[in-house]
Amino acid sequence: MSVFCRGQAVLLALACLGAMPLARAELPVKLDGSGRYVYRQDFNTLGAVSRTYDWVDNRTLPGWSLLNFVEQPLVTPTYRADVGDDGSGSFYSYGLEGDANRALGALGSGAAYFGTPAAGALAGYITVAFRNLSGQDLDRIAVRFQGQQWRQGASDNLNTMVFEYGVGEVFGHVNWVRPGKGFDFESPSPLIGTPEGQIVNGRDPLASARLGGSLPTVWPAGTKLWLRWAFLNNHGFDHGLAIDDVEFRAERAPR
Ligand SMILES: [Ca+2]
Ligand SMILES: [Ca+2]
Repeated sequence: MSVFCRGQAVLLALACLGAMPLARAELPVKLDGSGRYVYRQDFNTLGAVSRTYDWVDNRTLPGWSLLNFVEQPLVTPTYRADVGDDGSGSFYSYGLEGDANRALGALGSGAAYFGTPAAGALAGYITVAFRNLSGQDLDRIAVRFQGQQWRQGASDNLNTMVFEYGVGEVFGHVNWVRPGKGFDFESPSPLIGTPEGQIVNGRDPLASARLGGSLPTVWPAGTKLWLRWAFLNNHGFDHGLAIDDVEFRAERAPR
């Protein structure tokens, strides 16, 4: 903290804190002139060259965090950029080599990266949080996103990326709702016949799906709403699954 910030007044101290990096920085939601909030995330600021990158919750992508299966930040906070030929357990920035169009995903495993989850158990979560600063309860909420498969694991099982949402201050104390069909992404590879242990182009229409829709909930003013995508350490070799082009909308239904 600078000499200037070692000040006396509380307000001054708060101003100085405001200038420091925010440990928790959920996305602030205020309505525009037409009474709507629209957020879009294309993940295209993520790394695009096949290697490991540092990840910082709420900073690499403001509002976004990567958690392990015990709902804690990663012990080794990194992600890998890859085209889908890497079978290691990790969160991934998936895309063609060097291509700026990225998708954020994961390939589950029982290795240390996710904290050695058991086979068939949760590996980790991708999550994003929003704070309702509109001054009113919002009750017309919708999320849309692409589900994509970028790698076919050597076990051609069905792997499912589960979407859930909920309101709560702390990730571990949210009453999560799973809308299920139309929101969960089921790996298409058993249907498209990719050779096992191979790259899949996740933007191929056969390997992707448009998912999401309305979330029937009331989002009280001042509270925090979370979206999360859960990844398992599936039995055997996991597929690489990802999300892209996330759109989140919130407004108040006409009275
Ligand atoms: Ca993208
Ligand atoms: Ca596995």
